[in-house]
Amino acid sequence: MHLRVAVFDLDGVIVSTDTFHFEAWKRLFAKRWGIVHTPAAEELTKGVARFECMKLLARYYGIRADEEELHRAAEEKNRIYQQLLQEQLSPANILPGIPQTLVLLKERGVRTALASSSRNAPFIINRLGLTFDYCVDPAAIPHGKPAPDIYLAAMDHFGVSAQECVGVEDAVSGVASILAAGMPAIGIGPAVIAARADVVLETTAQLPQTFEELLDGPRQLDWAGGFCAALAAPARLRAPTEQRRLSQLTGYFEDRRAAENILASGSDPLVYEYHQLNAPRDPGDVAFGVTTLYPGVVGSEFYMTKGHFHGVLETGEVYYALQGSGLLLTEDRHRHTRWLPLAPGRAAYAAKGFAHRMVNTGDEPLVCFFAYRADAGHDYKTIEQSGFRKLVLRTEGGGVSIQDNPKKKQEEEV
Ligand code: PAN
Ligand code: ZN
Repeated sequence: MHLRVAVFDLDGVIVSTDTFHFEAWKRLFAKRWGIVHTPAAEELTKGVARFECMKLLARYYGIRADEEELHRAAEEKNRIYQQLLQEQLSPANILPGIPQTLVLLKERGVRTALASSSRNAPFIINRLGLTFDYCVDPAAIPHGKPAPDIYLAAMDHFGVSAQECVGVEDAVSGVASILAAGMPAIGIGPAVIAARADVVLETTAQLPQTFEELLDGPRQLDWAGGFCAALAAPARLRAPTEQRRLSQLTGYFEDRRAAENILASGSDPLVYEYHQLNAPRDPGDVAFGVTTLYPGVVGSEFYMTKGHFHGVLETGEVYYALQGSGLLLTEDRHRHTRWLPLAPGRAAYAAKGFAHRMVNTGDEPLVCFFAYRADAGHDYKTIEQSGFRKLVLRTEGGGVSIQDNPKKKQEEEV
């Protein structure tokens, strides 16, 4: 991706105003109702709009008050909050990694924008001594998060496409807003795990490295300490994948002429791609990644991967299907051949000593996670020369037929 604009949420991403909100509620409840506001009650208010918080807390503490009184109380809370910001907000409240991130983006020519729904945002930024190239005015935004409006406004301001931006949020509705705008999303904290952000970080302290990787490609993964990497398809923030086009695979298909005809017509379709994390070549490590095999046929043979034996022959591999349907064709050096169905929720195990190849028999991409011993290595030659014992073909009626490979048969009879 070519990153040109980074758009940030404010609260929970740039700055933590948690302590100010807590203190403001505490003072409000003490003054109005003589109640001691607790951290447990405060937990209930995370990510909830002000008046909703008011109603929720009133119920929690068993306060009997009509709507009007609650509105007045909510306004008073906001006044206390603003006053606390005035008196106490300082650069010490900036979250870790943020100053470094902003310096890095400036150095690298990436523009920055703030997409906060809070009307206090300009004051806060000013007080913290931070500058952004653009601050979206929430008053001018018709629909709040999770609608995409605020992120689209930032994008329009710079005249860039969604793919040239990235958004950063710490709440589910914020991540939804970024994704609805078509931008890749970086989510911060455990709350966003389920929100399908492209990258999820534990803390903002990881932002400088994440942006460096977006700009320069991934760093060495922490194989000794553990790491979390984005593999999902399509993962728009991941490292480049290995791609296999038809022109690299003509010799693998039974009907070579059909393959050449497709290429002669001027197209060279992408048959499959895989993204693999290169683990250190140590038997104790596990190499893993995701393969996406597209739907299609060459002649009547379904799209498939090259297939291979492992260099260390006696090593198995597990495939777990995430999307689509097809099979894992396996065979050993003796006479054992098996095909294992692949469909979401099924794991196929290619046993040690067995060559393996994915075949897509469906009409959508077949996406599989795979994992194997990191030092196994690959022997492609055997399959390249004589193929698998079985061919997986589409019948005239659109069904699937598994037949003997005539080439291999002759060879084995010799
Ligand atoms: C997989 C395969 C991947 C691509 O990672 O390498 O699906 O298939 P080919 O390697 O046959 O082109 C695997 O089985 N690794 O060992
Ligand atoms: Zn393998």
